[in-house]
Amino acid sequence: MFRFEALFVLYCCIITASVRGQREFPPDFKFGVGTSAYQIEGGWNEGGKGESIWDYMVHNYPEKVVDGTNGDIACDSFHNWQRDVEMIRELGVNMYRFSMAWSRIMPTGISNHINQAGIDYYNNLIDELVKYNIEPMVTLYHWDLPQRLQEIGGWTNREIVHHFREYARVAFENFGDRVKWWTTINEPLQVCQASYEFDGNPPSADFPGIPSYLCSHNVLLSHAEAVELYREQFQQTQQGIIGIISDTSWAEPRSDAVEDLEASNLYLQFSLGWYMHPIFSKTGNYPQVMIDRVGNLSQQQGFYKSRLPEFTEEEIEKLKGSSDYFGINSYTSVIVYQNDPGNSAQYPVPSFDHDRNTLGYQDPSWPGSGTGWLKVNPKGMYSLLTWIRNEYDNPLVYITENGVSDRGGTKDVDRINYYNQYLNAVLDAMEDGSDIRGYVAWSLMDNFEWRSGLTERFGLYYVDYEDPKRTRIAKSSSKVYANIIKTRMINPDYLPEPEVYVPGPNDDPS
Ligand code: PNW
Repeated sequence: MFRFEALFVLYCCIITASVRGQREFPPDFKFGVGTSAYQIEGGWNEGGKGESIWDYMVHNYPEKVVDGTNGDIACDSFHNWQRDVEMIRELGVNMYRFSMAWSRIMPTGISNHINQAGIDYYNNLIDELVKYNIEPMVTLYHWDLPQRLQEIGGWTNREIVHHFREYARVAFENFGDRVKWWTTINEPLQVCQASYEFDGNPPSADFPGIPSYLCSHNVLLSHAEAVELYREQFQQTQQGIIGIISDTSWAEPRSDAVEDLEASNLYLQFSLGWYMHPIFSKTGNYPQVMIDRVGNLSQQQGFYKSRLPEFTEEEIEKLKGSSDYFGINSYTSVIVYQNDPGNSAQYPVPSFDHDRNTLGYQDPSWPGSGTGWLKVNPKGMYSLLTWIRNEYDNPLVYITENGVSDRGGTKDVDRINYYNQYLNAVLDAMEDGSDIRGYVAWSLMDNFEWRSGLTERFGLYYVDYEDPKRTRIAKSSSKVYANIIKTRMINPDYLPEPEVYVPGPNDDPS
């Protein structure tokens, strides 16, 4: 009898272990945590910093941010960077992904004035990270263009390619001895589409169909120039890697019907493919489906040439292979299908949306505790990673952003479930052969969530915005993430208490 029971217990343990998915992340798989300059630094005009397009927008059009807040102080990391590194150490991550504010290093964006106080700020942060064996993973551009450059057209002016290259040079020269990991540009889709197609990120152009293609073209060329510069003049001595990070939601086809599968492909080619196809495919050019669609529609619309600019042969050669890794940011999924021409949901003509011509919605059963667009669908992460493996011949992938927001509280059960489930989906894709080398959680701490202001909290650490010191508190999720990193495993039953309990609107009162 006793032996039967013992066997039964053993059997149950085995079943539970496999159901729980007790799989390990390989020893060389890297974990990190991310932030960006405008979202955390504050000190918007301190230490010689110039004005960025975000400074300009929030000061001149405060109504554009839902709660009227801005990033003037944010988490005040301009003064609190040592505390930030302390938190990073507590998490036990291998790397810290942060961005540099171009206007802190070059106040106008142009290389005739380099601001030593800005260089000193990043030097201090980098030294502190390196001291504790944390790899700095630096993004050169995370949305905060120097305002002076915007005044001459920003990313739609071809001249920016030269200015970005000079900015990159200053960064490589000053920090490349310690920074072994560079990202040129974070999420060109948000940089261009959300800035030019509609009233999203500054300059909020609301000018559909033309400048977002121009912007993207110059973003890609700027990226390629910076990479060429690094490879020719720095990589050999500094021994780092350099690449680009793109974002997309997963596009789940509405059904298995051919038109829906096509809609999914269209959606992904017009988001991820727009930027990654020129870099990771053998053609060195935009996806053919974009060239064809935008070209044909432009012709029908009476344009004398395609609204999608063309690369020269030389540019194609420069773009091809110009990223040492495939950086992907993804948070959610959308279910897509094709818009039929008689549909009342018409898009402006011309526009990016009209060129792509898909419609989408989210499954009401997908949970979401914070922002409207971010619904939880871990299977979508698996599908996206699988799509990338098939589409780009299994590139070396780093997931450079993934996470979820809420509206407050430190016992953040929803965030814990999100990380557990999404990391499980990452393991599923790796088991199928995807070459995924690392994962960066967004975000180290609550921060200024762009046009959502301070209403959306993405942090593993809670930030008290009422406190002038911007005190940080470890949420439950920070301990869960630290445990995953330490054990290399996901334990879905681990629900630690936060450092200090702060109630959240989703907390179960019982
Ligand atoms: C990213 N989408 O942007 C940014 O890189 C971060 O700065 C930001 O805080 C984070 O996501 C959370 O919003 C995205 O709609 C915003 O798919 C929206 C989408 C994707 C990325």
